[in-house]
Amino acid sequence: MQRTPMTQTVDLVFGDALIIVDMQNDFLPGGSLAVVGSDRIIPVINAYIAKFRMQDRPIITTRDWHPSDHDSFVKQGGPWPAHCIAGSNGAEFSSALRLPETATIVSTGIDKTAEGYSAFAETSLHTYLERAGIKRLFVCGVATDYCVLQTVLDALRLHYRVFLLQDAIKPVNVDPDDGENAINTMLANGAELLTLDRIS
Ligand code: VGL
Ligand code: ZN
Repeated sequence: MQRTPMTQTVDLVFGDALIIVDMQNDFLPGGSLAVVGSDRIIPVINAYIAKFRMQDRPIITTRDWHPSDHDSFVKQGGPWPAHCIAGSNGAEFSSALRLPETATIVSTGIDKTAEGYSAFAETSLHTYLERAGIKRLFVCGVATDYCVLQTVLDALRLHYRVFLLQDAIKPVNVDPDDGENAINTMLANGAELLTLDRIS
């Protein structure tokens, strides 16, 4: 689908936060649930991290953090190969990601039965963001059609303004159009597209 090009530029101000979704080894090439091209967005995410650090804005990183018998795994009758088992190497953040030590980590999918795609599902993220005065979320990471999608939709329901960082997301694409459809769904619900060059 043809989309109107983004023409606005955005200054990072108080109330802005970066949310990096699930940039973990299992979602990278060689991982158990590898997302094609996820390694190629790491330098872009690192550039976003640098911009947010420069302006002293909060950086939040989510991680899929499952028990070894999580209900989403094929063995338990779920759709996915085992991935992001809490404490395993596959659940570690990519070593190429330049996460500051001050980044806030939000773990999802901890309960065996919790789907946990959204960073807001059964976490304290909303409370944390409210206390920090955060109003605008800049969201990147994987996968566009699962955790990014559900995190963005929840954020919009919670009345955050959401910028989807178009140059720093990648889909699983179980069906080939899933990523595109997810982007369209997020836009239809009020998300706005943004790229690195548009942040001053
Ligand atoms: C995810 C599938 C299963 C994601 C997590 O991070 O988008 N996708 N678990
Ligand atoms: Zn998962």
